[in-house]
Amino acid sequence: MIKRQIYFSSAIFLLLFSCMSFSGEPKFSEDGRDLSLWYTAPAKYWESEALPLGNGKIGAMVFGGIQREQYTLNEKTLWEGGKGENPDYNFGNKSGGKDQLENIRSLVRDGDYTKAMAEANKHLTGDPLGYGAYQVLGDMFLEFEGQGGVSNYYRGLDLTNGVHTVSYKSRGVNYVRESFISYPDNLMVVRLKADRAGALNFSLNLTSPTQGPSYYEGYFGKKLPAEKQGRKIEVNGFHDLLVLDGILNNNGMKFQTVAKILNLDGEVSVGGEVNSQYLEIADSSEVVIILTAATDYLHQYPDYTGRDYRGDNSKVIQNGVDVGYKALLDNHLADYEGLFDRVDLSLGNSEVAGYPTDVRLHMYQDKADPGLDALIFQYARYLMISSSRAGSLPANLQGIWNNSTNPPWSADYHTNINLQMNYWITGPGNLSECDIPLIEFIDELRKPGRDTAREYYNSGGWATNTMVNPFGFTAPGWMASWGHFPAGAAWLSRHLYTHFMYTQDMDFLANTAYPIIKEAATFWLDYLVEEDGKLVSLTSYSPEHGEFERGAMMDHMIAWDIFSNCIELAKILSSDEEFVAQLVAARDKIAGPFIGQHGQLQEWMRDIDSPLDKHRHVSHLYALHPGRQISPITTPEFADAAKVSLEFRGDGGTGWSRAWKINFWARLGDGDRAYKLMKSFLNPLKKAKMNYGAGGIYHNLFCSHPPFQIDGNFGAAAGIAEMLVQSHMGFINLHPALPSAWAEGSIRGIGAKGGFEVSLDWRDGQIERAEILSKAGKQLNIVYGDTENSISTSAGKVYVFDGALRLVEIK
Ligand code: FUC
Repeated sequence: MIKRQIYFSSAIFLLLFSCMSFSGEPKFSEDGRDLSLWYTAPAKYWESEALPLGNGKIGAMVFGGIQREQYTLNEKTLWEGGKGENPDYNFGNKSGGKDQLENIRSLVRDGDYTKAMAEANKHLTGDPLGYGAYQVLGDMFLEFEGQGGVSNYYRGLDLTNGVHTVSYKSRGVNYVRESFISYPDNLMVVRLKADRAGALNFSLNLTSPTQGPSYYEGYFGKKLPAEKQGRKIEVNGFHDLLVLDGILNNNGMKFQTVAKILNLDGEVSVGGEVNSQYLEIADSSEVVIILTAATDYLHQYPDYTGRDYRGDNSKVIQNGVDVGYKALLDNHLADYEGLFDRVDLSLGNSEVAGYPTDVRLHMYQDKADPGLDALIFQYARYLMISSSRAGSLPANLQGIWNNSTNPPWSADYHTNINLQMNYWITGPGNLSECDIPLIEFIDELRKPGRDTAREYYNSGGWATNTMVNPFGFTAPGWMASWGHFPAGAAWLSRHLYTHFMYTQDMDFLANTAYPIIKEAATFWLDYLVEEDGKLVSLTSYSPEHGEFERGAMMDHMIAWDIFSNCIELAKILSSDEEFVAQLVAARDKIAGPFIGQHGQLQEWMRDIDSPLDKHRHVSHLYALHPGRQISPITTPEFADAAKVSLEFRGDGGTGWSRAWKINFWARLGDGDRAYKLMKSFLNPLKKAKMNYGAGGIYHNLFCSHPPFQIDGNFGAAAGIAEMLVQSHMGFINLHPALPSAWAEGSIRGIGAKGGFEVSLDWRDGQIERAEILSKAGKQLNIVYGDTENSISTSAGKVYVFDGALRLVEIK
């Protein structure tokens, strides 16, 4: 209560000051439904404190500084590597692997696992030269004059509109700075305001850690000659464009960042030396900056280059000028809110609502805070909207945000859990459009992936391994002990299946999803080996764990899954009968799953699991989640065995590992246990070094592996959805795993497979009303506890049920 009063005074200040601010006061709601991340001091650390903005193409982390504001910038395609680095780059593929495959298989069959791994290291690994890494674009700095004696400081990110606000009072002047990144106009827009005339005096600078100078340009004209530096320049003639043209030393990738003063009521001039110029803004009370960036990367196999990035930037800036601030904001809000507002989630009141986000995070372990749970869910949806939009690459290990030229794991696309986990939230989060970059990425990977399947595994179809990059790297990694995982492609292809299940888009199914899935299934038809009437993956490796084996169960579960998905989709398309018959026969022969000596679900065909093993990967539970081969309803014994395995693994691990475990427990129908994992996931961390066992969450609510890795944000949000609604078994299961901490609540617009949107209201843990929108007119099968109902639906109608699942209204 005392805390709330302290913050209340700052709320009043902000309320008064909000007449200057389009986004209004930050949401200091008392009911725990606060949809802002907010803090009372500027960020010191990029990773754990700065706040993210993005539109899928451009990203920024905002620090909220007083003397110096920093926007660390990203352009999602700025990557080292590819043919520019290695002219012989062949997507990592080396030849000759397939000739050694039988030998390695024999070694595994003979139990000589060490030698098998050693041989695989020699022959079943990829070429690292040209793999590359995601690069930070640079920073935009604003250096302010005349700041001091600061009070009423606030910085926050409002998830309801995607706007970041910094406000404070300094030497009697109130300052507000609002920033957003618009998808429709591809611009970052920053508006600065002061409530005293002429109080805004600052420099604007662009920097880059890579090769390339910053220089001033007349509006799409030539560089300003040295002798004209420092002169006052005319704003309306657009002589106020700061450009950073760069080129990566590693591969010659070209990029350009452009910042422009869109409006100001003071003066702008140019400062600095030739090729390291900056803009100086003086005597203003309101300034609007626009910024865009692009590279010459083109998402097109085999060269991945050739975009007219400078031409595109010119068009974007010209459009920004033509459109003007008000319409830029309106366009952003229409686009952003159009996606974000589809889902509303309330999980009950929070006593601690009204505290800053970091304070709440530290109280979470001792005090239930359903408002923070809901915030975590909505933040993941915000991060998805900000990091995965049509027209660029999918969200990588860090979404779009990276401040390094050497980021952890290259900030790439790992496909033995991480990239897939990123996209678990799109369906339930009602954001299927955000799948588009992933779908296009998968489609393009298929081309080099066919070579990988043939050259290493002597198989048809397509394969990817542990990780991929934007230049079509599909080969195994360069060390067998982590790099071998040909199931990456089939696992990725599952996302095409789920995209269809949520959208029911038949055109997408026939022309995009099915052909890719069929090829992924073809790989497994070829690669599995028949032994004693059973099909076995040989050689196989449970992600980053154990030996090269005969029958790592994850391979078998992924093969079962891709076969099942392909069969189901072929039936919907009424096509490929012969192929379907082949898949059905093969699926029936896949070995396992097996229950081992401790009652556990076996990770390998050999019964060698250790009850003490805390490894972060829980690959052998794929069949439980994201798969559907195991469930407490259809296969209770296997579900019990999965429980035993989960107990062995414990509740710790990396951030993403904890997030996955929320999903597992939700699928097992144990809401309180899933909620316990939420607590483990929300382990508060200030800053942390690389660690495989100490995952948690930073003050900016970024998931910590550690270090920062975004998969856990998306994975935990998907877990929250799994606790409320599941739809992977051919019916919609309401409250399959509701934790007692969420006894009161409501949801609106959660996506469900079959093309449905689910809305629920509940009290004392009991659903009082369920409204289900049918978007595709499919049969609706719903289950709530022991009650079920099944009705045929018409597209566009809403079906309203009471707590006993009686249909009470059709709207
Ligand atoms: C997987 C995990 C690691 C890390 C990396 C990016 O390989 O085993 O923990 O998340 O991806």
